[in-house]
Amino acid sequence: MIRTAVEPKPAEPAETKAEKKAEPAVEEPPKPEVERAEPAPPEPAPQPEAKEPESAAAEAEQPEPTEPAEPEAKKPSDEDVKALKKGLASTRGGFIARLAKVFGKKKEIDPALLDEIQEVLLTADIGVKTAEKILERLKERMDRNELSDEDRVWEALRSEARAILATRGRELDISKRPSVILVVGVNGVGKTTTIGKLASRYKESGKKVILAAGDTFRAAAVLQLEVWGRRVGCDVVKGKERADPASVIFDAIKKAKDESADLVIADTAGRLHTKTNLMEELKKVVRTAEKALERPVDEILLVLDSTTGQNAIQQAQLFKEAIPVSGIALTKLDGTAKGGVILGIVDEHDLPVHFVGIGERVEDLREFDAPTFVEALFAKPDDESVAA
Ligand SMILES: Nc1nc2c(ncn2[C@@H]2O[C@H](COP(=O)(O)OP(=O)(O)OP(=O)(O)O)[C@@H](O)[C@H]2O)c(=O)[nH]1
Ligand SMILES: [Mg+2]
Repeated sequence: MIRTAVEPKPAEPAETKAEKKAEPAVEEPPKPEVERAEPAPPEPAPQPEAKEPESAAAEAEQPEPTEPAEPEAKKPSDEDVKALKKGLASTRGGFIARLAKVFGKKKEIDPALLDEIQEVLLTADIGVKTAEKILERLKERMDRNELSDEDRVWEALRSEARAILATRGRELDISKRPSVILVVGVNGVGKTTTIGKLASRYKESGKKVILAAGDTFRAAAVLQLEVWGRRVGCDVVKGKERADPASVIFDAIKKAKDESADLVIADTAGRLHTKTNLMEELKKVVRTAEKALERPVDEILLVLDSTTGQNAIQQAQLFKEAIPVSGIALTKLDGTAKGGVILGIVDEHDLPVHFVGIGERVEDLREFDAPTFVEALFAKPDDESVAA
């Protein structure tokens, strides 16, 4: 039996916190906003005035420019870079600061310097394969005499990181009605919080969103989602305690179809991945959602907790083997020095990162943009141009 929950406000589930973790930051007013780095509006076309005499004659024959100039390709905005730098402070204080130290004591750019960089990268939670790949490319650049000074080495590192992260760039495809985002991940990684933040974002952009409380194993999990539903202003479809998660998600999709909703975001349970039945259950959830939808699920978003470092790379492997994961949300970058793991995840699994979490507030879930991220992560510690 499925109930729809936008009901009279029940008491806030304070016990949720005691049980394991913080509930959504209900004390804050909803601040849903879409933190996109919009390209700056195009500059107005220059007025044809004060011309040099010789060019004035030539241009007099030209028609009046009516179209504004093409906006430039999107560049990381200083504001986004600053916010990310702040969120990535621990990681920057970790391996980025250590890289800076390597340069600090050595002025010569020689193979010995590469050895030191290697040592830093190999212990930076990037993952051994990816660290070695980056090193290999740096060596090639050194052999071509492209690394003449420290700044060029930094730029080479940025360029390798961008190459890893950007080639997998793909927008989340939620253009169909209803679209379904199935959110998966082991417990405590930030699935429910991420769902709340996403619901807020999409609701704000004008979409009708329905949440599916597919984590039916803990009553508190359903309550946590309901708090978000109330806060954001969207319906939450839930089942009885211990209900079959697949049936809850089936009903949510059906409701979305009946009500012409734009988007279903489905929560799932996240018991330890070592219990194989979690994966079996997820497979069933995917099959059932496809049946309700009569086509494949639009997005299967795997939430990974960056504080778990290289463990996150292994988790991605297990989920990928079971279900067609389509992209990643990497959470808790604000609380860890292990943010370099993003490179290993993307490089080893060839999955796009769609969102990164740099805090618990709604606006701390940021749309991932590789150039901005790389600019923030690899900014030299003394680089004032993007100082936080
Ligand atoms: N600092 C920080 N905390 C986060 C972030 N994302 C989530 N959290 C916190 O992580 C904790 C766990 O988040 P949940 O959303 O409950 O995790 P979950 O994956 O749904 O957990 P289960 O339901 O047990 O599987 C909460 O206290 C969140 O506030 C983030 O980007 N930064
Ligand atoms: Mg949860």
